[in-house]
Amino acid sequence: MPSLKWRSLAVVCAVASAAASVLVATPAQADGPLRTHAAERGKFIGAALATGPLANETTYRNIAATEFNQVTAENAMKWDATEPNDNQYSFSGADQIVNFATQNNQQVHGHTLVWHSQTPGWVQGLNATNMRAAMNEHIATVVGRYANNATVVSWDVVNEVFNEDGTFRQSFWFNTLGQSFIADAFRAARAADPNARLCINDYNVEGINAKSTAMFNLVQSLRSQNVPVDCVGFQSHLAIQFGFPNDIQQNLQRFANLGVQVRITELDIRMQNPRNAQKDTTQAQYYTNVINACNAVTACAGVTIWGFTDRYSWIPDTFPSECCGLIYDNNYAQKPAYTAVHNALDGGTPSDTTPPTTPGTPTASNVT
Ligand code: G2I
Repeated sequence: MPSLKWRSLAVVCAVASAAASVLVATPAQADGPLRTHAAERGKFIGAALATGPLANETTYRNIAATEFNQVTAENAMKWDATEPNDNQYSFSGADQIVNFATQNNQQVHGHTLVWHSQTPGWVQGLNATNMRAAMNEHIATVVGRYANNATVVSWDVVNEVFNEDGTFRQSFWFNTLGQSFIADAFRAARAADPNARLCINDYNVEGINAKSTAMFNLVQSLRSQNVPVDCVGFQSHLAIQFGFPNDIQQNLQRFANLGVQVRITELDIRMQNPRNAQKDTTQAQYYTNVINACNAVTACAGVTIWGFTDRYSWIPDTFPSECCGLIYDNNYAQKPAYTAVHNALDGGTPSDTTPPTTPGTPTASNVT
């Protein structure tokens, strides 16, 4: 608990009782950065970071450093960034993110090793033998680079392998290699870094539905074959015009019961233009619900927000009539969503506003 808040509450109580007046409940103040409250719960609160603003904008850098204890590279660790040509590696962006995180005592989640998107054409055209070799070599090199780096603790090994109906996505990976590429990728990642936590990650799997059930069955099957799947990532690209997945906690828990860690990996909550106060309130409630779900599941390691400021977000590029999915606005002002995340991590506004009684002489407990 933040000492500051309880100190100020104590002052309010003292003044109130001195004046013999009625104590009026005041909302919890957003005291202390998000990371402090997450750490008190043993969870992380993270953000996906982009290399451009990290290099060029002081405000971006300051918020990224002070509010979060976990970082994911939004793009800098993807295949097109790290190995644009066969066996020509480029780690400048990835290293920039990792170095920033190290300086700020943050952990890095590597994103992402095997995905159908942002993978160069030279990979997509390979035959099965060469594609499998390229995949194994890419994983060995990228994961291997950070295997002895204490900042990088986990990886999205495969990303978005399912269709909405729970069948496998007909990606070039699947079409060339069949579903065996998934197990192979995990084994290659484990060989490259035996200590990293290895995750499978997808979107629209937050509630219980055909896609999340397919994910559940796959994870169960892989683990029964000793494929090293340690963790499941729930991206959580939500939108307020769609209902909230109210069974998210139940869904996280069923995965946890398989023995894996779960995490919210790419949280944002978009809305249709224009933004207004009412939509902000709904968005804040969605953020509260997600944080509460992770709080309630012991195996949920934490929540990564997909960015933090609406100034830099994939949403308007992909959904031109939508916006504003993050917790800071375009000018780095905190939105109601920020307060929601803060208060959910902090435990929220205390509902009991009764002033504490003065400690008296302890009475006998009858416990010997
Ligand atoms: O699409 C949202 C996310 C869904 N899950 C996987 C994530 O990796 C994905 O992130 C987004 C990034 O937020 C975007 O920033 O992935 C997109 C690519 O599929 C990223 O967009 C790309 C643009 O398409 C490129 O034109 C651009 O060069 O970002 C690149 C770097 O700014």
